[in-house]
Amino acid sequence: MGMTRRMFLMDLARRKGFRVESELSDSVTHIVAENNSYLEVLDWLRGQAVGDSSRFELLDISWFTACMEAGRPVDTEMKYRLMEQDQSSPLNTPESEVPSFIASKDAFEIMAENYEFKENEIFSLEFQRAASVLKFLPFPVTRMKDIQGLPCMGDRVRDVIEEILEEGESSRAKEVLNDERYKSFKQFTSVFGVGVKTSEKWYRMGLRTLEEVKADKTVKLSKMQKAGFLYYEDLVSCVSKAEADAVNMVVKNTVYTFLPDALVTITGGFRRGKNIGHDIDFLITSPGSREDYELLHKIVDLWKKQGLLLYCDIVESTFTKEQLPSRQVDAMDNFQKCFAILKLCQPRADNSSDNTSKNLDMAEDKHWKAIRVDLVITPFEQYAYALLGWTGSRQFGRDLRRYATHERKMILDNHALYDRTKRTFLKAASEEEIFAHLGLDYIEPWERNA
Ligand code: DCT
Ligand code: MG
Repeated sequence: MGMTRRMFLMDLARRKGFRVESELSDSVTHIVAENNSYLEVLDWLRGQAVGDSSRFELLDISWFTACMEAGRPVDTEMKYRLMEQDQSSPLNTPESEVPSFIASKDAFEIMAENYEFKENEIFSLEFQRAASVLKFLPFPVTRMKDIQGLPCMGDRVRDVIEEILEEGESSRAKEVLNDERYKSFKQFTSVFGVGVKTSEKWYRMGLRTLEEVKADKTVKLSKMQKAGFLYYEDLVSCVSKAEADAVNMVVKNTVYTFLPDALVTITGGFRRGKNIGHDIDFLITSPGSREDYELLHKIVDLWKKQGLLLYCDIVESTFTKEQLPSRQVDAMDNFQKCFAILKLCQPRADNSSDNTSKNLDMAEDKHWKAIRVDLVITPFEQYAYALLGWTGSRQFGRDLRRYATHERKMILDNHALYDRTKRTFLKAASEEEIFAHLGLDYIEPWERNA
């Protein structure tokens, strides 16, 4: 299928927690084709030096679409399989490369992302906010009247909604999906360590795809980006809840070896009840004890020894006592932290069961997955603020800070809450206390997904 469509579908599947590879490898179990016959796919496999194609399920795109609708892999029934004699299999012929099912929510996310790539933060936030508002509306929007009185519905947003209501889709979002710059930036930024700045540089150098970047001898990669390319397929496939639970055990066991009374908490999306994420975030603190700047180093040293550490970048704390909270909405905090890639060993498949084990067997030579892990060390007195900040979502955090600033004359960040009227720091031992300081009802983590 066309490049844009393929990228869109791969991204969609990954966001739903499916594991999608861009190239044929030993871990591939299902191959999906569109507008290719069974024989053509076999031919292609031969070209990839695959002798035994029975290792794979060869499927039509309709199987993929069914999976996306169900949110899980559906059975590979006969009707989805590519077969020799069957010339009448349900092959779709898309009119455009871009799928027609871009829902309004997708349209806003695409628009927001495109503005992010253009470093237009204001417009990007506008579409992100609109997407958040619309996602959680308790009713479907069918007429422009439905959005009357809603917050975050500026003119740019209204134009897009109007078009979707009239035409069924957004021509602007579609244009973005076909835009060369957007397509390149989307690819570039999918690599760990590559942001908009690096993407801009590569794009200016005339590079358009990750293959071109890899092939270009003049491109200098940072240590982080090298790891990003090395573990690309693993990192781009989302982390499941089960994987997060497994890593949680590893992290806790390691921390407890050095600090038995430590408090280790999963934060980020998994604390908000999400089933998948792009990384796993941890907060580590210890009641009573003085700050121990060695702990993080001891943890990664042990993982190194155990062969579990694929990459790590430790950032030392830059927090100074009684420092006023940052007014910047998206400021990084000053905790000591570590951005790591961990090697999560996965249990071998049990060969005795049915045909599903056939698929798993093939990944025999690689029974681990590279997983992005963030470890954040916080002083105990700041733990509640760190927990609130690192639980997110990013959008929720931004709104909470704006609320503190504009409605309460307070400054909130991941370290503290400062009351500007009383000129004092407000202590909090729990998230509940922070909400109380702000005069808000407590909001559970799973209600913070906006
Ligand atoms: N955060 C923060 N300061 C940072 C980075 C992140 O306060 N320097 C907050 C914002 C959200 C939360 O931490 C977790 O960040 P992510 O891992 O980027 O997001 P997520 O919600 O966990 O989603 P994902 O599933 O993509 O990991
Ligand atoms: Mg996360």
